[in-house]
Amino acid sequence: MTATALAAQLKEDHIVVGDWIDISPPPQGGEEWKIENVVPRSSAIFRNLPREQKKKVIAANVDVILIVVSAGMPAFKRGLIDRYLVRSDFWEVPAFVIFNKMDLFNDGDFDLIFEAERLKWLNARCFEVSSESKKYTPRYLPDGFDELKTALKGKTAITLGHSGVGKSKLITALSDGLVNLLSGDLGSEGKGAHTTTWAEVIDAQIFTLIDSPGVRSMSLSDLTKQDLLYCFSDVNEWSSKCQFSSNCTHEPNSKGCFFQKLDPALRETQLILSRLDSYKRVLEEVSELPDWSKKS
Ligand SMILES: Nc1nc2c(ncn2[C@@H]2O[C@H](COP(=O)(O)OP(=O)(O)OP(=O)(O)O)[C@@H](O)[C@H]2O)c(=O)[nH]1
Ligand SMILES: [Mg+2]
Ligand SMILES: [Zn+2]
Repeated sequence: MTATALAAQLKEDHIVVGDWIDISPPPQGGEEWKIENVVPRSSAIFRNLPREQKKKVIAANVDVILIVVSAGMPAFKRGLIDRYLVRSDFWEVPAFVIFNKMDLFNDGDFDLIFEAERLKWLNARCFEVSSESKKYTPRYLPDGFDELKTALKGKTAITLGHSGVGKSKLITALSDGLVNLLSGDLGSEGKGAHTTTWAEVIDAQIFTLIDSPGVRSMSLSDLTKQDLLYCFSDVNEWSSKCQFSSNCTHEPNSKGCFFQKLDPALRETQLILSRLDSYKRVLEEVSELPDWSKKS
């Protein structure tokens, strides 16, 4: 696809962080280089702007999304991972989930093995690290810091994750100190301070990183219900097994519902119900605006 065709498709004609361009040198005596062409994008990180009926591209040519979560402070939240995974599916860019701050993790804080099993099911590779100490060896998962470094070789990545989970610290650690990103202090409530405030491309030698505050807003209200069915294809498939599928909300009191007939003692049931729970939460948000207003 040509850049023009892509731009037309995206209803978006400006260049974003991560774009590659062809430029021509200034004529003799001149100083201005000219942008000739935007190289067709292999991927785009974007949001729909329902009101303006267009897509807002935030970054281009991203190979992998690093979903960074904290296993210490701020506290781990599974729902957040599922929300970021919706974006990963929507953008068609694979995701890695990085359990950071593992030096602060205590057995019983949450079931890390279960979370990893669940993410394996969702095709997201998991890593167990401490950006504070590169020597930290994984205790629960097969992959740690060294495996993450290897997996990132030659790739362009973008980090997603709440303020304070350690994104900047992780990048600094992965780059062997070549890049030293500002890390923020956690406030008294253990929340971050949105230290990173501008979009930039960082060359960490082994990989390239796009650090963008533009992907912060995690509202999913720009997606349609149809988009959600695509991003929650697993939930969609289970729902179709419910004998009342067309008008069942799969609530705990729905007698005879597929989800309610599952054995609650099984880990598989817990996985299925946790996905149903995430789906319902996101659906609520997506339903705030009617679908017809989101077509772009
Ligand atoms: N103990 C421990 N602390 C960490 C770890 N990673 C990061 N931190 C600390 O957590 C705080 C927040 O880290 P940042 O790297 O600034 O977090 P961020 O995700 O970039 O935050 P924003 O830029 O605000 O989005 C800092 O005080 C870090 O030193 C870790 O693995 N273990
Ligand atoms: Mg940061
Ligand atoms: Zn049902």
